[in-house]
Amino acid sequence: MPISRSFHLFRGLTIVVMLAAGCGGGGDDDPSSGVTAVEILIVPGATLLGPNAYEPNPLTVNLGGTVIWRNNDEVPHTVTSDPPGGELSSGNIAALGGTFSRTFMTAGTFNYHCAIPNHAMQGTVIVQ
Ligand SMILES: [Cu+2]
Repeated sequence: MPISRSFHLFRGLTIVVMLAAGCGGGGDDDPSSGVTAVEILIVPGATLLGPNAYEPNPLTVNLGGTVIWRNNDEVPHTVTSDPPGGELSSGNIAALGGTFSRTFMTAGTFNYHCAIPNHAMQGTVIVQ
């Protein structure tokens, strides 16, 4: 049954490849890889949620790490430094899946908020 045999061989190879990737991949949280990316969600209904608008909050990342904000709400929001003019100035992040990313090359505490009028949203990224 040559078809069945080759099918099983293929399945076996797939499993081996997956295992190899799992061993050598170095996940997002591997500090030695130098490629770290962490996601912060802007949660549904974030507009008036204050410190709960961004999740997780606060977020700590390694120096050189990248943070990706993803807007899961139904209206646009921003990620804007406190005070404005600092590290973060996203402009409007589109509703329902828009993203903004920033790589932090300076250690410190970065407070931010949503700059859209009447939105009460605050977050903090700690880079160490
Ligand atoms: Cu907002």
